[in-house]
Amino acid sequence: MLSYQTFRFNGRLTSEQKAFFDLNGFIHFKHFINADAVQRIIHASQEVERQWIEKEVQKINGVPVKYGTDLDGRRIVQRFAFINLHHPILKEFSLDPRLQELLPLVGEGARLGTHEKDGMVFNHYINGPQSKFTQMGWHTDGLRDIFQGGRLNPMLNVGVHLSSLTTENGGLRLLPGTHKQSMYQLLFRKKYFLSHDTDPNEIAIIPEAGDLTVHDGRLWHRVAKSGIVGETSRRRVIYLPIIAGKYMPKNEDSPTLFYQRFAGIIK
Ligand SMILES: O=C(O)CCC(=O)C(=O)O
Ligand SMILES: [Fe+2]
Repeated sequence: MLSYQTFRFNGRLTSEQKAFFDLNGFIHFKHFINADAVQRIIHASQEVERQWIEKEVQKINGVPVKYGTDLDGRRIVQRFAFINLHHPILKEFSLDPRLQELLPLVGEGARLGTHEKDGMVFNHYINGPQSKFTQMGWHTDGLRDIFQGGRLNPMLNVGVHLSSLTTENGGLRLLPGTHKQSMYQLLFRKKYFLSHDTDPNEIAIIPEAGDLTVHDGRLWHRVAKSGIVGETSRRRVIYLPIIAGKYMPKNEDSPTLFYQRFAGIIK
């Protein structure tokens, strides 16, 4: 059984950090950005939200924007794609040189997916009477590559956590070590997006605002529903992929992929 451990990022990955990541398929760094940066990023997302609501933006580069309802009944954006291309603060964050130092976790030819896949994704969860986006069933992020007809290219997801949570909040749950599994297990360990069971081997990521996580694209994970209702259930998190393999940028003409339609239907 894994003893859960967090790390500090001091400008370069240490061999201990790399070894932990290779073994478990994830790593959690405390205090990657400070409280001021967290606030600026949240504020930037609210500016983008205002524009997208006003223009009724449905898709960004083929990726559906997910809308929902806040506690006060206001319309909000709950899942932004490519948000780094829509605000200078978020673009600036994607250029933080420390993020480049995470690339060796994938290996040769790795890059940040600022213009590929879903770009920088911003998720905003809230658990209230009108909420629909409160959890996410078990999945791996790598399956998307299979849906795209390609082979499974190495891919990691860098998470920047913008809310401080307790275990009661729910949030990210991971199955350590499942990045080293057979194709069969990658496809069928759980029912994609439908299973919400608490797995005896799952690890709860309990971040403070400003923490950073990295998880392997083949690792099984889910988002547990908050046991708390109302304002303290609010959870914001950014994901930016690290990608290797062929460069496949998206643009406004990019098609909506099958799994993206599917993701909209399954709660
Ligand atoms: O919100 C999270 O922490 C995880 C979201 C996730 O797994 C995804 O969008 O693929
Ligand atoms: Fe995911």
